[in-house]
Amino acid sequence: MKQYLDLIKHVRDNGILKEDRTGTGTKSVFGYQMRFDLSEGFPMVTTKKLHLKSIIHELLWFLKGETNIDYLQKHNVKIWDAWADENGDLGPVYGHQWRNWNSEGIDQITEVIETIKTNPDSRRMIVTAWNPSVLPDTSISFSENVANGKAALPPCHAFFQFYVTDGKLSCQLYQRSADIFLGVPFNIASYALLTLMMAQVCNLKPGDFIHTFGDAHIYSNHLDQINLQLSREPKELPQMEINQNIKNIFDFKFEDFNLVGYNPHPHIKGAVAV
Ligand code: THF
Repeated sequence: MKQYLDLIKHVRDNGILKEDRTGTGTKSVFGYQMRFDLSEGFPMVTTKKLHLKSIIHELLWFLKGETNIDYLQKHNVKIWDAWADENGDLGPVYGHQWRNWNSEGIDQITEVIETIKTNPDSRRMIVTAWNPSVLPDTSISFSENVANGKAALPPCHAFFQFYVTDGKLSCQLYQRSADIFLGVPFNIASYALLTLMMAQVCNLKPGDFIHTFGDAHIYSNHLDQINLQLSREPKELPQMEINQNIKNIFDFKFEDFNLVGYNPHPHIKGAVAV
């Protein structure tokens, strides 16, 4: 995962000190891109141990179109707890926009799979979670926004596009805001996994995952953790084995994934900015 280490070094050394919504303070750059050839292994960060279980369950939860954290809580995944209201609701966030855009019944995941299968040269194979009509009002609380039918948080990974060539499926994500220490390792693994799943159900081989950033930032209380990661040698990439019998994107279950050869350095804790 040299790409991730290059990113954290770049932002640590070139980032501009910048205030942010959460009041934590960041080092930030605007515009950056990484590319992962998914045939070279599964892009899990190895310079700290990642909790793959949270990543898989979060992705399955998005694909179900769910926006209440009860599914995540059932599986002991806590990464969305900070933003949910007293009923566990987050409002029309990722899953809702992916499967039922703007509550208009547009299932972007089903439609993009259909296009990949029938018109793979299309330049319109896009899924967008960005929906201006449900953006929250930042002067009121997360739960008040949810009560008003708005999303608790605007999507960070906002827009992705697929591309087919030589029997290979590639995916590029535009991420408008990126928490480099906590979120980005999750986001890379999540979209890499989604690309593998999409490729399998479309009878294609995995190509590249391209990760494009808007505001890429290191929170000021993550700088020690970033330096510790930069002192570590990256390990060999693991391989993701997926149950090959699954041919429908919505049929995948947690048990269908098996990561082999993941031998990371120890976990590093960091507080999440809310
Ligand atoms: N807000 C902020 N500040 N950072 C983010 O990365 C982020 N997200 C999602 C929404 N808002 C965000 C939530 N995703 C963790 C990981 C991903 C998150 C939120 C939190 C986290 O705390 N990870 C710990 C523990 C892992 C676990 O318990 O499984 C870690 O050490 O990795 C990014 O899209």
